Amino acid sequence: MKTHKILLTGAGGQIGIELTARLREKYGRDAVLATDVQVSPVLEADGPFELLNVTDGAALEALFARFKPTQVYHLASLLSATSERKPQLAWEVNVNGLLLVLEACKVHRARLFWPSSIAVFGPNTPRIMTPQRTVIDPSTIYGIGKLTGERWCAYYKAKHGLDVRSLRYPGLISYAAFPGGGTTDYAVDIFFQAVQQGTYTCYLGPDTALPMMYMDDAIRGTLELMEAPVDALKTEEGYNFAALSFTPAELARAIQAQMPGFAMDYRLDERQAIADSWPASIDDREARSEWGWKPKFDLPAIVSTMLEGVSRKLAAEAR
Ligand code: AKB
Repeated sequence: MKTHKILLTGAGGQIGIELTARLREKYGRDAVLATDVQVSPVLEADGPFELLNVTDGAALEALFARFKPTQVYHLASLLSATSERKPQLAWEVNVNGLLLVLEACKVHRARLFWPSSIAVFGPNTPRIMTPQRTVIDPSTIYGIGKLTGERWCAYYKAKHGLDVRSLRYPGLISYAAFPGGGTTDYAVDIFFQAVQQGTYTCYLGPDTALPMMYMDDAIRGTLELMEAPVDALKTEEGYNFAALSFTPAELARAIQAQMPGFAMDYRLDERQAIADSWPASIDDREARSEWGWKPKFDLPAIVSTMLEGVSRKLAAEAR
């Protein structure tokens, strides 16, 4: 059996915390090196952890030479709302950081996973059941970076034979770690506020439908893609990757069904314009047919899992 050595960047983020735990369960703690630009007590407690700034090419190359990863999950990234506030930093981390990682993976022959996003689409993209290949004209700096990143990944695959795989993640919902700086974050915040206060003020309007997914599905899909035989994968860009879509009003009603006193009001901010430029729902037939993708969590299951998980987490923090 092939021995895996797995490196994660940005492992302290919303996806990284749960993906690192799952990879350590699967391959053993010492086979998985988690890195982040900030210290993470959770990751340090469970296995090898190092500080790494992905824009530091020399540090990245030294780490690759020492650890010799066979697989890399390059998750370090600024999300959409933060990227709009800090466009130069977003480009530096999200695009230039990716170029350094692509080059290191080429030199060390490591398989690479890199997260793209529904943000790759733009205001002229068909919004309902957005197909894999269509008008792609992102209007946010985050989306422009994702489109550029997808093209760089395709270039390294074609020119250098690099095995690089990518998913266009929708909004991800989980309670283990906060997303921070995204446009879809409301779908996480709402559960913490519901449990703590019984109310939530939403920064997106009631009818703003966006594609979403529960984190367990996202982690399972990511691992399934990384384990798929290379010959099965015919799509060169990030795969459309979908589970369900809902609006803030629909999410509030689903929470009320399980927590009758919950109330929501609205105060829109600059994230509304970002959401308006993104798809409302995604057609992911390539992911389903090429490597068998199928989500499990529907809205009632997400709501009950989140309400229970958030309550447990807050109770544990209060002890
Ligand atoms: C964000 O809202 O920025 C992210 C994303 C959809 O990529 N969750």
